[in-house]
Amino acid sequence: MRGTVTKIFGRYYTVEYEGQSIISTLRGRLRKDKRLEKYSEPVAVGDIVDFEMEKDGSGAIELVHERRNIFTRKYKDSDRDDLIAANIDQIVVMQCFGKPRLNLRFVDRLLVRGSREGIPVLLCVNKLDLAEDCDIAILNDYYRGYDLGIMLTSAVTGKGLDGLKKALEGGLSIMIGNSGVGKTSILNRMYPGLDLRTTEVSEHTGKGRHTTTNVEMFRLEGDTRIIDTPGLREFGLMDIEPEELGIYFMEFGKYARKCGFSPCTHEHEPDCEIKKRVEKGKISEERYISYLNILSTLRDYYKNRYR
Ligand SMILES: Nc1nc2c(ncn2[C@@H]2O[C@H](COP(=O)(O)OP(=O)(O)OP(=O)(O)O)[C@@H](O)[C@H]2O)c(=O)[nH]1
Ligand SMILES: [Mg+2]
Ligand SMILES: [Zn+2]
Repeated sequence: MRGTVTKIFGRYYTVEYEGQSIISTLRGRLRKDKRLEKYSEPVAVGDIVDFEMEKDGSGAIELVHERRNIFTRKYKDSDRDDLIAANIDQIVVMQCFGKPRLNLRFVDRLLVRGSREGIPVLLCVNKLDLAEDCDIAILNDYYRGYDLGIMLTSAVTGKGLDGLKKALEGGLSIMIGNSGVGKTSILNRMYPGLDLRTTEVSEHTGKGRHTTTNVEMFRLEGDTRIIDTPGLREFGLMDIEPEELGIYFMEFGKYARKCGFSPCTHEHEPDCEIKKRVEKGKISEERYISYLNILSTLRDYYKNRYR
């Protein structure tokens, strides 16, 4: 029988099969599968698996089907990626107005991660009820020249939720964003039947409280499915070469071809078209600084690796 993994807790895997949730374990030999050994967990939410039904109604996972793509988190001090989900159609990066503070550097890292994986990324900025006009202007200004889909929503007023619902339709999306931005609140408001737990942001630190603790997939309507995640903070990009990074900054795009050097990292090289565009205001300076910031992380990593 073939099903989809929707949740993992310890050694147990929930497999969705014809509308039922079957609690399953892994056959021992799966743990030794070379293909799966690369990651911290052999199975991820979103995996398509073959399983056998045991007499007591539990399942035994026999095989994990080839993955179309994976969403991982990389730890600097580990040689194994942390596998978060598989076979996803879209990444929804969530941020918010108010608290916790808008973190566009975080969004930029995810945009790079998504482009690299070939998974479309949508930016959703929640708590629109708390936004000032200038906040929205700052956001649009930052991504100027980049045809990025930005949705503005509020789980309190319901604004923007029809649009978001449409964007989620018919595929598997994963919600990523730091704790407290309202990932779960948005899901609850769009699909009241879910009734998931949420908690207010701490007055003291302005941070969320990590209310969602598990990666879990929910089937909404028809083929529309969504994965809620705990507030993840760090995404390594260590598999990307420094020279390659510019490719994933979409508004650099075709202009990089006009740089005097090739490859150009748009940092120290003379006659750099990207730097010219930043000076002319065609590319946001803040966004360019975010690029340099990631670039220097990648360089440090390479230095350490080959030392
Ligand atoms: N004003 C306002 N508050 C919101 C909105 N959406 C969520 N909140 C509040 O923000 C807090 C955090 O919401 P959650 O949905 O728990 O956030 P989360 O992103 O799921 O956080 P984690 O599960 O910890 O990763 C709650 O107190 C919500 O009521 C919104 O649109 N406007
Ligand atoms: Mg949550
Ligand atoms: Zn350049």
